[in-house]
Order: sequence, then structure tokens, then C-alpha cells
Amino acid sequence: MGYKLTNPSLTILVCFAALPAFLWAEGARGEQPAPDRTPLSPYRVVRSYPHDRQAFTQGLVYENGFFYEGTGLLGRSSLRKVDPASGRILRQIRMEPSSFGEGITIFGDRIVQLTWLSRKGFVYDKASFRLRSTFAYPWEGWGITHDGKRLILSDGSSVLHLLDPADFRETGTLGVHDEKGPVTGLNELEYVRGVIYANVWPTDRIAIIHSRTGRVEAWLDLKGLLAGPDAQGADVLNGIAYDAGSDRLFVTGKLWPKVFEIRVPALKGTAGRAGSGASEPSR
Ligand SMILES: [Ca+2]
Repeated sequence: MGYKLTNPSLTILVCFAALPAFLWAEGARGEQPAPDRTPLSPYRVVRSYPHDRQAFTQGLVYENGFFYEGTGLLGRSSLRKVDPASGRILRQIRMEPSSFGEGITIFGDRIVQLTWLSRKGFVYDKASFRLRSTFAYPWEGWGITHDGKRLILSDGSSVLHLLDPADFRETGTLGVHDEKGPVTGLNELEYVRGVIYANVWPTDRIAIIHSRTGRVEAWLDLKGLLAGPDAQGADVLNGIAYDAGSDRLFVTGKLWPKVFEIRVPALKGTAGRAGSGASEPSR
């Protein structure tokens, strides 16, 4: 609301091919329909915001006018609260040099931050960033989000772990797949209107995942979003945040100089329909 545009010319309509039609294969023996292909979602760039080029973004969240960001790399890992308009860091703690920071999520008055290989999570007070507790988990830690009831954690595989936010015990899993099979490399996460957005390492793609079935309902291909001099020295797309109050979606990447606000239409007839929550799969 009222943020300064860093580059008004970025209000570009970037519409990729609309949802592909259902494809039919003509097999030698007759008319077997091909498995339906996962559609490519259109998107539109709304505006961009400054982002710290030194931030190896591993987790991004938006809440009440601020970004909260977890960064990685040994010796450079941090948790920070950032002013979107200026990119200024308002609050920051640096993790111990042996910790490689990964995804973060805000659950109530707590911020949860994962580490990559230490199998140790950190719980901070949201307001003060004071460390409240730590917890252990038996996987690599990549991304984390929540659906209001369960924490949802990725470990780089195709399986998302569902955890009880009270004690961090696993209560279930969600296998993520598209028509070709399991989708591996699930990284930073964000729960958005009943679906789970997931960066897929090391690509420029985001999987939009049905939160009950694990089926990828649509792909978001953000190749070319960061271009020209901005792309020099930048690493992969990683970092998704959602402003539920204003229905705004933000994406960035590791060592990117910008955060982009993008508009993605809600999926029709799926869990991604605005306000519908999880529902039956679309096929
Ligand atoms: Ca996120």
C-alpha cells in the first residue's frame, strides 16, 4: 500500500501461453487419452521492490507491512525483518557460523527457522527475535510454511512433511507429483489460498500444489523475470511470500537485487480457488 515503484515500466503484462488444451494421443490401438498435462499459469508483474544483493534468500514471509527473511550460507545466515519500500533491514540476528539458515514461517507470535543439514530448527519471538527454543527433525531442512493448523516442511525431495506446530512432531506427509511422477527439489514454500506454492530447485519454476492430494495443479515459469544487469551474480529463484490481507504475491531469489510482486490468477475448479480451501482434485 503506497509503496514507491522502483521501476514503473515493470508493469508489463507477461502472459505465457494460456492453459493448454487437453491433449489426446492416438495410440496404435485406438483412442487412449494422454495423461493430462499440468497447465502453465499466466502471471503479471505488478511492481518491484529493492532486495539485498547479499541476501542468499532461503525463506520469505510477508506480514502486516513487512517482509521477514531467512538467509543462508555458512557465516552469512540470518533472520531479518525488512521494510519492503526501502529494502532497509529493521531488525536482524545472525545465526551461529555453523548454521546454514533455510526456510522460515510465522506461526502466531513465533518465527520458525530451519537449517539445512543440522537437523535443528530455531523458534524466535516474532517481535523481539529473541530465541525461545530449538527443536530437532530427522531430515534436511529446506522450506517451511503452514496452513493455519500444520507446519509444512520441505527437505529437497518430493515429499512434504506435515508437523504439529505445538511439538514439531510429524503428523503426515504429502507426496508431490505431476503427470510425469514425483516432483523433487521442493524448496521454499508458501501456503496461498488453499494451495502450496513451492520453488523447485534449481529451476525458475514454482509448483502450485493441491494441499490435500499433492498434485501439481499448475506450473509458474518465471524464467526471465530477473534480466540484464540485475541477473549478474544472482542465484536461483527462491523465496515466495503472500499478503493474505491484500492478496499480493511476492517472489525473489538468492542474491537477487529485487523482490517482484506478481499477480497470478486463482485456479478454477481446484483448491486454488480464492477462499475455497482444499477441495476435490480437478480430474
Ligand atoms: Ca515463504
